[in-house]
Amino acid sequence: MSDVPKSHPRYLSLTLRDRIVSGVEQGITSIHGLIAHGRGEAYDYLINEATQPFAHKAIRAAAAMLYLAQHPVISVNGNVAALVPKEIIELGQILKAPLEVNIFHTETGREQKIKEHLQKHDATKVLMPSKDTQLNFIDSNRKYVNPEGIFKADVVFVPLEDGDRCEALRKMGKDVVTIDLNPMSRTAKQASITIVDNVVRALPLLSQAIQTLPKDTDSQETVQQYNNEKILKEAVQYIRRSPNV
Ligand code: PTJ
Repeated sequence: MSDVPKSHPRYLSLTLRDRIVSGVEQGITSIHGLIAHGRGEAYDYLINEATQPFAHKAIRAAAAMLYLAQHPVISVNGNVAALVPKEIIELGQILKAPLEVNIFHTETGREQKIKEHLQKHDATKVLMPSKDTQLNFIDSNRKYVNPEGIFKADVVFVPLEDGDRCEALRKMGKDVVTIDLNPMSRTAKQASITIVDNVVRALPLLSQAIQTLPKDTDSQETVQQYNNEKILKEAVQYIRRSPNV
């Protein structure tokens, strides 16, 4: 880890870089994950590195959708494992949902390393992809899934992802909740609910929202009234008028 003084104006951002670099060094994160992280940083800058109203609205709907799910599953890739291991495990515990390792770049042994990394952080249920169970409509390594996990899921939580699988999951009739800093990405557009925010800020807020779902509101209605296209438009509009531009 680099020695970033807490007084540095970019302390938080530099700490996150350290986590991703450490993920690569430990063999958890793909080297391509560094590029994805850089792209995320650029979008984060444009949303003022803060959770904006469009993200809060999506978090409320995502909490309701995940709460209502019969069989929710949380997909974990190399960036998520490096950035937010504790937070993703906590979400799994709150939802009583399994974590499932699913990666795009197929470095040997990386899936197992991600599993062990999550277990080191006290994850109890980590499912692994199976070569015998495949999603339709997708050719990459992401097609391999666990028969008791993503294959069976009605709602899949896929933070920080490339677009192919999101589209395949939707075609298979599943709902997808994602967190993606880029409101124009294919994942953002294909998902049922897109939280345009940094996974580091959004995950704790999502867990909190599930735990404090208002008893007097109908979660079903919250989900039905949610319009992802409208939320993405709000995010793009915010970026166009960004105070950082
Ligand atoms: O571990 P693997 O092999 O599954 O690979 C994971 C990555 C992320 C490398 C892979 O899925 C990939 O290449 O993704 P993309 O196509 O670069 O898309 C990642 C998306 O996540 C982009 O739209 C980024 O803007 C966004 N992003 C990056 N960092 C964050 C983020 N969104 C939320 N929080 C972040 N910290």
